[in-house]
Amino acid sequence: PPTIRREDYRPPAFLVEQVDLHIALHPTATRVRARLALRRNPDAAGAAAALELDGEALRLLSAVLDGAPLPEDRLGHLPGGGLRIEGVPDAAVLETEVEISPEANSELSGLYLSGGNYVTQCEAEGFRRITYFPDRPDVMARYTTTLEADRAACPVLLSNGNPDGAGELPDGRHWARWVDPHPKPSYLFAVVAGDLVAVRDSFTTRSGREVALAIYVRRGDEDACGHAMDSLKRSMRWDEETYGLEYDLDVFNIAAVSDFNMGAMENKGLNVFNTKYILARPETATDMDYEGIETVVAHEYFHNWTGNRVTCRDWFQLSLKEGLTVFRDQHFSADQGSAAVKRLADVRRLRAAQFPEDAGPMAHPVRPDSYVEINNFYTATVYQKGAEVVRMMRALIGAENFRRGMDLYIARHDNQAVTIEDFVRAMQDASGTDLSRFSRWYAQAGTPELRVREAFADGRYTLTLAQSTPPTPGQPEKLPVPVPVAMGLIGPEGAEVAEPRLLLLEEAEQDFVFEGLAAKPVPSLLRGFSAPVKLSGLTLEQLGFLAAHDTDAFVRWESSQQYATATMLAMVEALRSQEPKAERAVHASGDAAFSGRTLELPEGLAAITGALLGRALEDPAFAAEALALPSEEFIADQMTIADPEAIHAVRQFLRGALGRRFAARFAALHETLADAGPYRTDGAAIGRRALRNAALAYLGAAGETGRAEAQFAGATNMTDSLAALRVLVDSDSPAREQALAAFHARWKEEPLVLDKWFTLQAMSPRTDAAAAEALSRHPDFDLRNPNRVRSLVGAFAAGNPAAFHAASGEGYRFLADMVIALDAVNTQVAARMVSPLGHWKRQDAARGARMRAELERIAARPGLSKGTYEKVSKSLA
Ligand code: DPP
Ligand code: ZN
Repeated sequence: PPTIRREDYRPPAFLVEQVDLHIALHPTATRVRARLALRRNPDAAGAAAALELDGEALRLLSAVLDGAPLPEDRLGHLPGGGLRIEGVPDAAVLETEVEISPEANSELSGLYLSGGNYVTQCEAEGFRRITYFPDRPDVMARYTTTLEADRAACPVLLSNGNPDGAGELPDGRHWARWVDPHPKPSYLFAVVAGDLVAVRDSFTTRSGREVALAIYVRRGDEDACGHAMDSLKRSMRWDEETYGLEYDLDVFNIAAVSDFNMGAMENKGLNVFNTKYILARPETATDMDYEGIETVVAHEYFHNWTGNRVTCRDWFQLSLKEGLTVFRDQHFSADQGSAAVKRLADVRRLRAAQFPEDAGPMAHPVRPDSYVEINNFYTATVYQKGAEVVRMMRALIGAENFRRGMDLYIARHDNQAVTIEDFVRAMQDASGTDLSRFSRWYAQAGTPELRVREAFADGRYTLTLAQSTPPTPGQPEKLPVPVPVAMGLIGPEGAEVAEPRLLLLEEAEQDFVFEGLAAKPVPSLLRGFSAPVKLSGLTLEQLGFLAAHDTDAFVRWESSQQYATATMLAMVEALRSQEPKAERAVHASGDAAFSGRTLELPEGLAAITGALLGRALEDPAFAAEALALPSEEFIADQMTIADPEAIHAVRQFLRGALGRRFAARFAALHETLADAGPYRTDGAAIGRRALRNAALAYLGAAGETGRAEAQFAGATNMTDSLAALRVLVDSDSPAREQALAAFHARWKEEPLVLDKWFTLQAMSPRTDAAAAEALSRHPDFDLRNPNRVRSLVGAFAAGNPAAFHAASGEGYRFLADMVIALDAVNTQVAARMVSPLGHWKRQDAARGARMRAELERIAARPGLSKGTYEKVSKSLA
């Protein structure tokens, strides 16, 4: 399959001014009539260039140009299914009619059926599966959409924009027309039709316009939309207050569907959501689900300006809208509760998903240079690192200049399809700061590594920061990037001894000098995680000191995590060097793991934990974050060659040992923090539950499962129920099987809860590849439902490292089997699942060979999709 390159970008030969669609819905034979008002693009070279229309899986019934049918011999066929028409006048009207089968569409791209309802997904390249069209974001057109369907099967007919009439048709059919006054790229087109019910509300914009809000869900789910609706209204208000951005249509509709490749989609005026990010009741959704809903609803809403009104010129610019919009949703969520805790969670996620990507075979810049399948580039790098880059820019130019830059960006580019350079230029012009060097953050892949050195003499403290970025595929040499380092100095008594500052490290190495200090301070660096880099060079002692004393919550958390990381790595090394491999046997419970050898709880780590526990009630949410040991995956990422067994053994041992050491305090926390009064999902209530359940987990790791059993039996909300079930599932308690069965029996009709049932098991150290494989044969498992696939296959491969990396290779084989099966059903989801196999260089030779063998087995499949092919071939390179 061909590689698409950013440098090959050419403007389209034709623009589309107006699109009029008529869609007669039918499960197997939907008819789509499209009338395109075309105009030759004055900005495109080659006045005679042909009209090129993308098309995929379409059956062409007719094509008429300016009233005259186009004969077969005027239609050139493009690879992939598109059409090429020569000799089109500078202004022309093209009318086509095609037939498509929503029922046959298991890709969930284009028009498909979910639970009997029609739904579309067009980003990135799904519109071409609905009609022939120049399906690229730099073609922005105005759309009218007329939908026609059976009234009984599809009482609800929705599309983009504002409603513009509806009526009856013969034979029990009806129609509805929608007009979208705003020009938009085709990836924002949407249709939803079916038997859905609306939960309604309204929002008055600050200029006094009334917007009708509706969330469409399956009958019976009306009571589960309150949190999403509330999140939507708060998002709308926040964007007005923070950026002066107001909503621009009379209606804002959301539809929630069970079968969806992504989390949600920002289609103009008609967002389509995965039910996972809409539906929430206390009994069925966890606190994390509530937080996810708030974030995703906000994210999609914010796209209305950053993405929809100002869109991307081409898909290489994806982070223009995604990085910026993630930055905006993070900022919004931080404003809703504890900003510090939100930041920790965002950083944890960045490290869990983006740092490994930057270190692996798919490493790419925030603005990629090439791709085979664009769907493979909806990545943590484009999204999360892209958000970090925007965040750094704001730190560098200041909040006020950033806001001015946003105003300028939107004023200049409203209704345009633009590039990341256009965004940076607006920020540069608004702030008067030269950002040309800063733009390297968009162009260079890889996570920069900062090293700290210090010198102290005569009251003068010199902090030396050095940076380097490791090579990534296609980018052997890296330049220094400007790194904003928010910092302070902490004196021996724990007080700040210098004004907190933002240092800018621009060169490969720089000294920063602080005068007039009474004693050598400890540097508190990267406060608030001011740059997405790795930092090293502080001693264990300094980390312990910062964990206890820093005034910055982020650095306190970070230092305790780094302390734990260093400790765990040392323990892993000790196990590796002292035990002959053949004798190893990891007990699933993690106790005294390696053939008779007993691990010991390091007193330094115990002291940090004790101190955290002593202050835990001051900020329960923070304490819950800080008490969690770094994940096995994170520890593996710090090693040149990982050792999944040893890492697992060490982490399990520490959880048990800490649980035993502090059993009384964990038990006390678990009691003190019991929910009093009604269930609430504000930050304080969520924080209390998080800390309480962290305590429960430590007790469970120490073998005390009685509390979990009681909590499971009595829980009235999903957070507590699931936390208790997790303890039981990870234990050898006799209550384990019974609890799993009870949970299944209670929730078998709730797909989102059943996903959790699969995930808990998939991620449990007690689930090996054979057990995961058995779950894939469970009657409730369904390859056609992306949530279900992620809940089992994704969770196992990414969240159960000990089982996935079992020395037998069975974990790898299971994943490869699933990828192969999925590639015939849903290529986007299949390609995503490949990633864990790509990190074979981090495993020992035997595991690496097994991982490669599985990648090769996938690669050898005839008819492999280009997306899966790209991931597999890059992983093997
Ligand atoms: N729906 C996805 C998102 O909002 C892609 N645009 O990030
Ligand atoms: Zn987005």
